Amino acid sequence: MIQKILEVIEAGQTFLIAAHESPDGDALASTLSLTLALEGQGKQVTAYNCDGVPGDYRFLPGCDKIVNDVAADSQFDVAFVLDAGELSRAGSWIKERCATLVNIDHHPHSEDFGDIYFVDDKASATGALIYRLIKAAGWPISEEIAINLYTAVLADTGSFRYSNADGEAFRVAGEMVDLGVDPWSISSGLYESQEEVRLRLLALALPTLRVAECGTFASIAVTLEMYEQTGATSEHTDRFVNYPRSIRGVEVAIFFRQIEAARFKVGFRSSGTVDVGALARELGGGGHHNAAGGMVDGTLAEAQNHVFTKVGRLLR
Ligand SMILES: [Mn+2]
Repeated sequence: MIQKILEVIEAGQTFLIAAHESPDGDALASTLSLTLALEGQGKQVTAYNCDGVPGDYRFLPGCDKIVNDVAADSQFDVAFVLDAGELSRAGSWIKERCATLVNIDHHPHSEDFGDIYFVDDKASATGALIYRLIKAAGWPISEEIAINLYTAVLADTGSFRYSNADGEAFRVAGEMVDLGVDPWSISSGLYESQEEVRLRLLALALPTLRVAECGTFASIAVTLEMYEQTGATSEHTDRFVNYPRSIRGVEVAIFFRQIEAARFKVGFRSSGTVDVGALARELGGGGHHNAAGGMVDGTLAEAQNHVFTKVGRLLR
């Protein structure tokens, strides 16, 4: 598969590289490491994300290259869609704008789109697959590429804490450190450069903590009023769900995020055994084993009661 990808890279001149909407560290850093690597080979590359680059990731080298709009008449020899799970999460239009479409991903059940399908659901991060590609090609890894590859693996393994932190994840990280990456500058860039409003929002969200009587699931919530009080936005709620998840005994963490007067987005995280994808589908949503979500109508109390009843029944 890698050989086929290298052949289309060799033959192509214009490239589009995209990843999923609401991009995370892996999506952005994979986009940037491949962009920088191809530019190093003299290729013309457009890096794209429909949501641009969220503030937390502005430290990534090359992030200014990512555009959130592509001219309607532009055509590319090759388009890469990274870390997307489904093409529509990156942009369904991409298929029509390229001669060859390449899907590089590590999501289980990644949609089978594209002319080339390079999906390894055992890989810790899409960044690890970009690493394999760069190594197979024998391209040099600049410090800028190294920072992106390190960040991709760091972000998707929860700083090497999740069970997907496999040997390859540590080997990629180790090699990037040997190449000059400073782990502290990246972890401080990712986790200790937050805007004050995010912490003020968290301070309002934490008192909404609700733990089920059985102790196996818990939630916190963010309301529109909290945004108003703090000046924060939904962009600042990233990783809030980790707080209820961090309680001993909690297997399913739930995050309620108000999006309209009587409507909440509900995000689920599982610490392993419970399939929250199935749980979310019960509630009319979707997702994967460890992360999923859906929508619930009503006041916060109504939404909480509805979801708690459902989750309680499923966990029993
Ligand atoms: Mn990923």
